[in-house]
Amino acid sequence: MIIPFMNIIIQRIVGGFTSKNNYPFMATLWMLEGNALHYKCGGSFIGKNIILSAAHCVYKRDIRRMVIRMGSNHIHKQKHNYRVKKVIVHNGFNPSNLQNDIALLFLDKSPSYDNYKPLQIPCDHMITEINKYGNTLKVLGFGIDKPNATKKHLDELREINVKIIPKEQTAYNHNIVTNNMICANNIINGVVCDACTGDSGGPAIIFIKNKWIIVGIVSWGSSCAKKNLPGVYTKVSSYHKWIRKVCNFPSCSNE
Ligand code: 4AZ
Repeated sequence: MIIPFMNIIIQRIVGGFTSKNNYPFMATLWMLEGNALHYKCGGSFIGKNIILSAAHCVYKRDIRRMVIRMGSNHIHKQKHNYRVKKVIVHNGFNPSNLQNDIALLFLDKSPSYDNYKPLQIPCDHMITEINKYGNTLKVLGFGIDKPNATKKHLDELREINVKIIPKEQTAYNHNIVTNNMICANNIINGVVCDACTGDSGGPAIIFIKNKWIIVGIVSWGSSCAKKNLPGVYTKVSSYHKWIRKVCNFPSCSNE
């Protein structure tokens, strides 16, 4: 979500490249409006029949109109469609400042593990390592990459690498970025890489010990690709116990 202050909204993502790799946990959230499906947000398959996304993507929306799609880096070739039978929005979610911007969507059936590999939720022992300043996260999304008001998404999945930075290095009021949020961007040859409209709900991930782990959920920013106003992500490790409890996933103790 764009929180417009200080800047005019320019809808521009940036940097990044079209994904050639396979990210078999990447999901998209659509809303049925009349007979048409409209793209809304990204999401991540985390196991069983469960998709992790941003609360602001689903808050106060009719779950009967939600459709989750998976199965291709091309948005129109995603072959598996799911309906949503339950949504759990974090009860601390605040739509005005996007605190606790996290939600779980329960699908009508479980995506087959032959086709889809769940993204791993962090465990306690990983927290320091994955959230370190300077870490590079990969952000995946169908969000737009150039100013074009008529488009809501791109057709091909794109990925960008961003670095975690302390909020003190940003121009945000430090009170609005909580300890449960992560700021991240990247400047390559003067071009700022950042998430933007349409990327919300999607994952920011890190590859450790042969596994992709979810570190952040695309949440908000003041416009996009502004040097001192990085993308802000929900810090998933702050919610790992909540996720395990709501999903009835086993605890991490045996890892
Ligand atoms: C959005 O509206 C959005 N630059 C996502 C990320 C950012 C801004 C807006 C961060 O989905």
